Amino acid sequence: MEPVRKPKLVALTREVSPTISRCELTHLAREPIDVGLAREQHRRYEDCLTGLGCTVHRLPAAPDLPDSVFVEDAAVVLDELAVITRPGAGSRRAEPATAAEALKPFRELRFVEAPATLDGGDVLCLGKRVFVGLSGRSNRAAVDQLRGVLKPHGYEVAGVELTGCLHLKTAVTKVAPGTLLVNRSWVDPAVFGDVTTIDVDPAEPFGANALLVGEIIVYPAAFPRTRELLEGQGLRVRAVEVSELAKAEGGVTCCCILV
Ligand code: CIR
Repeated sequence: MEPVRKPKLVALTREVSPTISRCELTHLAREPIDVGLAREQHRRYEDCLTGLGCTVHRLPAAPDLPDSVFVEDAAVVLDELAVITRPGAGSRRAEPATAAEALKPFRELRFVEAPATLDGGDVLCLGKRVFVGLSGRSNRAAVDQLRGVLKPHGYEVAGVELTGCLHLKTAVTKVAPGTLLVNRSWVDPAVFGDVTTIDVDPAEPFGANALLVGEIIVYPAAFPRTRELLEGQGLRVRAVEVSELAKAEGGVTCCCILV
């Protein structure tokens, strides 16, 4: 087996809020969340990132912000700058301020402004192409603002229609250069142009959210069939148990911002 190439990345994370049980839910029924177990799973997820060569910067828990562990939604970080979002859920509007403080030392910051709303979970970057899910959380005004901010840096920004899921990255994520893992019931992969696609196993509709760190895919233990499909393509996967965070409608991309 080839050695794992370790990326030099900072992974911003945020401690699980003690009030996570009051999280936003859109497509899932509310189930009791064991906060202690959620924290333990989150720690193991952070350990996994550390093992992959990331330096984890954990931001403190926010008792008044139930969904704040899902830091991905607060910012979009590119090589040239970071865009601080304006989340679509009113209960999450205060989250980005903390992410902005944490990102200030790393990137020039730009800010999404009203009437635009944007969740980082809706933003999929494929090189210089940026796709924004037109979800219940992110709107066309956000696509226009991102386009204005990113065009001078050579990016193209396009809105993508979705149905049936929370965010674009619930439906599709990058698992290798030019390769997307997709649930095509929720998004049509034709919009991404010339890419290779791997379909989630039909029994695992939530299995399209994977976090690529360097060449390794951090992936929920809950989706063994899709994991087998990924490994069958020669891709390398590290499984993490994130069952409690999944009850809050979060996946593996949502719990960090890679800088
Ligand atoms: C929410 O509904 O906003 C949270 N309960 C879950 C957010 C998950 N974030 C993500 O997929 N990027």
